[in-house]
Amino acid sequence: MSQDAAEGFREVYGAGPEGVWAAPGRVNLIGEHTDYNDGFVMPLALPHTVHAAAARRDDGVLRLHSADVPGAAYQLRLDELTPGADGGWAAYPSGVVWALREAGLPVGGADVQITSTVPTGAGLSSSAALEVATGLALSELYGLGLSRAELARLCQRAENDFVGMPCGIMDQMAAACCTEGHVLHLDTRDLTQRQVPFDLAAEGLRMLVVDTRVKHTLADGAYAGRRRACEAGAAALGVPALRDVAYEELDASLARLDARLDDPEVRGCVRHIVTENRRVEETIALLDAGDPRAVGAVLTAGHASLRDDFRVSCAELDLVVEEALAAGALGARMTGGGFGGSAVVLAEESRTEKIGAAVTSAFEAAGHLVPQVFEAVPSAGARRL
Ligand code: GAF
Repeated sequence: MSQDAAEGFREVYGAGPEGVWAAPGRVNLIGEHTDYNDGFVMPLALPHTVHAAAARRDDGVLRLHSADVPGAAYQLRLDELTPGADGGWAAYPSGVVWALREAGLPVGGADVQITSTVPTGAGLSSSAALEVATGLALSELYGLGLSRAELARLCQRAENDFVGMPCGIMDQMAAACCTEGHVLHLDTRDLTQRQVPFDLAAEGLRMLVVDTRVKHTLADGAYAGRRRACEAGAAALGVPALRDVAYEELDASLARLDARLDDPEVRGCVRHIVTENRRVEETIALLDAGDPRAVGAVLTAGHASLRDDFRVSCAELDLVVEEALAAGALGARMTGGGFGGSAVVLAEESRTEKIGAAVTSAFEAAGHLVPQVFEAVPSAGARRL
């Protein structure tokens, strides 16, 4: 596919690129909606990637073209980049250039050709992959010397302030920092990270991704609304972020927390974030102890929390979890922002076929779209090809 990006570049711009850069989509094992609460997340990179073939220009012009969008390249002058202007898909790479310039970095014009195998609107972080592939290309072409964490922060700024989606840092950090064969344990407060070996095949296990093909639109109000409810919860509890809510004996302290929160929506959001951070800790402890099978129950508990307390699931995601468990999965949960998108399923290798078939026929019976089922193989983060 890198060849495709380079060939596409030649066709669109009439000369070869200076290089091709790649950044992956991701699934999140556990730690959902915790990233804008200064909490913990555990994403892994997918083999699905965005490729950006790029070359510098010295006339202050940015040209962007995607193999998925027929027609001429999107073109504008760098000094015309304006947050909030509707550029469709091109708002993401344009926003990265804007964020680099806002940070005072000496980035000039560029021609960029994009190809992608990351499904869009599937909760697999195609936007962050697009941002990070473009950002890494420009960082290297212009010798900006950005660390991976700095690159991720600037890509997040592009999405927050240029595109207008108030996301946390998980997806950009996953695209920038994940490594093959590992899950990334990330503290989103200070970006401390640990690469945790995640070789399910060696244990006779598999992780499936089920894309329900219900397109989620995170830029709409629901994600922002959950974020506001979390901030209201932190304010009501007098902590800087929900990550700081202390709990010793979880059940007892949850009841105490509930009593301090009047708004039922805020109460549910707080409950989810507090218990979800605990589930990340449990998952890490189980993986460190060499007991990946026990992670299944933690995933399923995470789904119940996202469905009942945080309320970001939907009928199709609930059906995946229900059917996968009935067909013998060790655990399953929705992954990503929710309101559609994908679920992950942890299972014995010998069960995966049966689980995929059970989910697919349940979707057919319910009149839903045919889901896409594939294996999550922990893959490499952003790189030059
Ligand atoms: C989306 C956001 F972009 C992430 O920052 C994160 O909040 C996630 O939803 C939910 O965990 O992918």
